[in-house]
Amino acid sequence: MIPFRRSLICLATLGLLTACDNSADSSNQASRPAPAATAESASLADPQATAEAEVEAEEAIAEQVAEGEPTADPGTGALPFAVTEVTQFDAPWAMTFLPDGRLLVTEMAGNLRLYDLAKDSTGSISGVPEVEHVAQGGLGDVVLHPDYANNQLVYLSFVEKDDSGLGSAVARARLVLDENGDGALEDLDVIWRQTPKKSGDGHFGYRIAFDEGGMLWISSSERKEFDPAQDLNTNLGKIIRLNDDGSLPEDNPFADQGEVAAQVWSLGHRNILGLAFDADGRLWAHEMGPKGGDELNLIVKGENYGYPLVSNGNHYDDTPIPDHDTRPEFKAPTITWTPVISPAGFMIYDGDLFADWQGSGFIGGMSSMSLVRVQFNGEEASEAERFDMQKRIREVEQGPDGAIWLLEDGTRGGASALLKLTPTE
Ligand SMILES: [Ca+2]
Ligand SMILES: [Ca+2]
Repeated sequence: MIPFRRSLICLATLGLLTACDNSADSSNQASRPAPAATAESASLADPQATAEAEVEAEEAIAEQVAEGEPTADPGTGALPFAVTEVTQFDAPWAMTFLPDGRLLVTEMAGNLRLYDLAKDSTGSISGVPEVEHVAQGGLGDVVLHPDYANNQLVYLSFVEKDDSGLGSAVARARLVLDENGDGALEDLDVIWRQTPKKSGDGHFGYRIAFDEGGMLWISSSERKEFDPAQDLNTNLGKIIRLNDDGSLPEDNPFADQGEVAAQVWSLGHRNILGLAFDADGRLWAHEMGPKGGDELNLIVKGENYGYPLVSNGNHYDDTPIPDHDTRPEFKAPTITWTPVISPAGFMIYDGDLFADWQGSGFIGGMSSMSLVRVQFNGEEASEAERFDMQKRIREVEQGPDGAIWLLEDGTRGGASALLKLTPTE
């Protein structure tokens, strides 16, 4: 009797968590009109509207569950690794390891933390730019310059606000560490901005990556505005490629079509929360689909990935979006997921600790509360395994010793776990 009741409770809890999920990353879209209606979304600066949209989204998902529609399968419960909860952060979003083994962690409210694994102590980095903390954004990614050991440059993405609305921005600064386990950002310079700003509080994207050649890559999501993803007069719904100081490279595919277009490497994207380069230098990006149709894409210079004209998902109000195979002129995803996994965070593994997984990609799953392992074969990719983490996974990183590190999603606020995965013998 007791085990049965417990399983019922677990099911109910899982259902509730699943229902809650879309409130963070896909939710406002639940009540989102079809693309023709590009009215500014009611929300973001307005907590009341945000709360209402979240409730609506939760109800929509609850209805789907009640109707027996498939929800994301969290995968196997038998984990081939040990999971250690190392510490907690307040609504964390991203992390990166310093060469000395300490960990920089962003918290959405605008705090940059420095976690010392050896001492189990958390310090603070001052000088973070003022961020606007809204439903899906605030302080975002943190990435080191490839030559950090010599120049101490770090790159941060964040949401900024002006009279015209909200937008992603990327800043770089010199990280100066002190002897107390704290530090400061100096000579901070905002080197890139989304344009134009929009009123909505979602789909900032703002993942940052460097390639082997030292070029800076930024995912710029479409702010739930749909059509800008196809418009080269805006940098929304694009993958951006810049020199490391934010200046424009001369060899971008639309370099001769104006200053905004000149930033663009690829277009037709929705909400990209993960960028990673494989060992051969190919750029892979995953993308949250609308209702269905999450994607893993191989990013190719000048390609159009088709959103919002095509998607293997549909709009949240069930307005169909033609599938990718109806429009071969748009580059189709290498993997699509329906039901969605809600991908966030992305790392391609090259460590020794999990030797069998060298070359595999690891993607955090939010609604799926999973860690997804993707196997690559040149330009092909497929999902190899899905691990049930029982937490919404926001961020994935490889540690200096080859352990896999995860951050639990913090978009709903509160303490979220830093997890370390190590092999079980
Ligand atoms: Ca990271
Ligand atoms: Ca479709």
